[in-house]
Amino acid sequence: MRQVVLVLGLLLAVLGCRAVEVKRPRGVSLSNRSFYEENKPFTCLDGSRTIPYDRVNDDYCDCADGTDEPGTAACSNGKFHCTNPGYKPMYIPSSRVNDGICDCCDTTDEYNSGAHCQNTCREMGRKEREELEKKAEMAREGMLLKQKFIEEARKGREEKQVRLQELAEKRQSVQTQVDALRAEKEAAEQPEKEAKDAHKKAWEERREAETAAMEKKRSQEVFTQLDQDGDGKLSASELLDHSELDSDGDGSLSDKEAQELLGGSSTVDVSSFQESVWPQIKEKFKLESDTPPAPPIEEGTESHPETPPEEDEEDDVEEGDEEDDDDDSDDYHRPPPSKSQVEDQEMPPYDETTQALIDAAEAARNQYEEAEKSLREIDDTMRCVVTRLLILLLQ
Ligand SMILES: [Ca+2]
Ligand SMILES: [Ca+2]
Ligand SMILES: [Ca+2]
Ligand SMILES: [Ca+2]
Repeated sequence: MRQVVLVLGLLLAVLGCRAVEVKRPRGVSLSNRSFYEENKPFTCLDGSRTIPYDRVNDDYCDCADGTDEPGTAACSNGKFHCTNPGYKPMYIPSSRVNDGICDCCDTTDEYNSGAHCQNTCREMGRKEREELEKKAEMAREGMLLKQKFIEEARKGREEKQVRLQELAEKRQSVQTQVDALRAEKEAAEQPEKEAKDAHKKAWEERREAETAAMEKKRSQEVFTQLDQDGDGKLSASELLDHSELDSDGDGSLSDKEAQELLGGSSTVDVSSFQESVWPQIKEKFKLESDTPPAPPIEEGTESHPETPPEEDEEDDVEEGDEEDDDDDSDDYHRPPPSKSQVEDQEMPPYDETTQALIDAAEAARNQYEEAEKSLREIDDTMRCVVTRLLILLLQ
């Protein structure tokens, strides 16, 4: 590119030099030369009149368009042509001919003014060529850069497309894997659920049976203690100490109230008690032996600062944990665990077979989740690649 410009520049310079050599009147351009034929009548270029050749450039304006005085300042509308070899030719108004100011770089406008003009055409031409070269170079670099960008974008698009293709294939295979692992997981979870449900059901049945047995034991114990005369029957009078069973809110249990509790009978045997009396009174009922134990005696302290009352009072102390011995009977004096204590019991660990099924299902779940995670990661990556590809396509 640079070489081409240089060659063209040189060629122009050479042409310019030659143009100066072509004989023609002063101030006439090369293209107008043919209108000024030496020693032949001259016709003004607007065709308005024809004059003898010696009136061309005779410093007197003859043509209305000023064309007979291309090399003098005689016509106010005349134009002087500078050839400016080495630079570019130009016209200046005739009024600037010999006005003492250098207008043409080849100095030809000041041929008779005494002004000392320097020919600066070559220098100006050189500068202009340099400017042009610089611009050409910048344009070339710009074009190369643009091509580079285009190429990079094309490569980027291709890479993204290839990547997308790869990801799509990988996704397909992972999806197949996920489907298979889901089926395996579901197959493993079915027996797991059945075994776990069976385990839970057995435990609940056991717990219910235990609760019922405890309830029965507790009512038996209560009956034995209430039957103060040991005749195997509970009478209304044997209940009277139990003011906590008061139903009308006067703080004591009357004969009538006691009898109502026994369902109107004067006495009940143990099975009637368990069946119809105990369910009514069990929430309120307190045994003397149910009182909570005394707190441990602190060292060096004689007294029991907060010893709970020995006798039954208004306190609700159904769930005492331990107590002092006051009876030499069997363990009936010890309150059995309450229903809620039984219910709070934790389910026993799974048996080996159930645990093996749980472990197998857990392993299948983990494998499935792992594969699913891979699938989600591939989807995320694909979304990113598609976004970048779209950006490249929009550039
Ligand atoms: Ca003239
Ligand atoms: Ca001048
Ligand atoms: Ca009795
Ligand atoms: Ca009462």
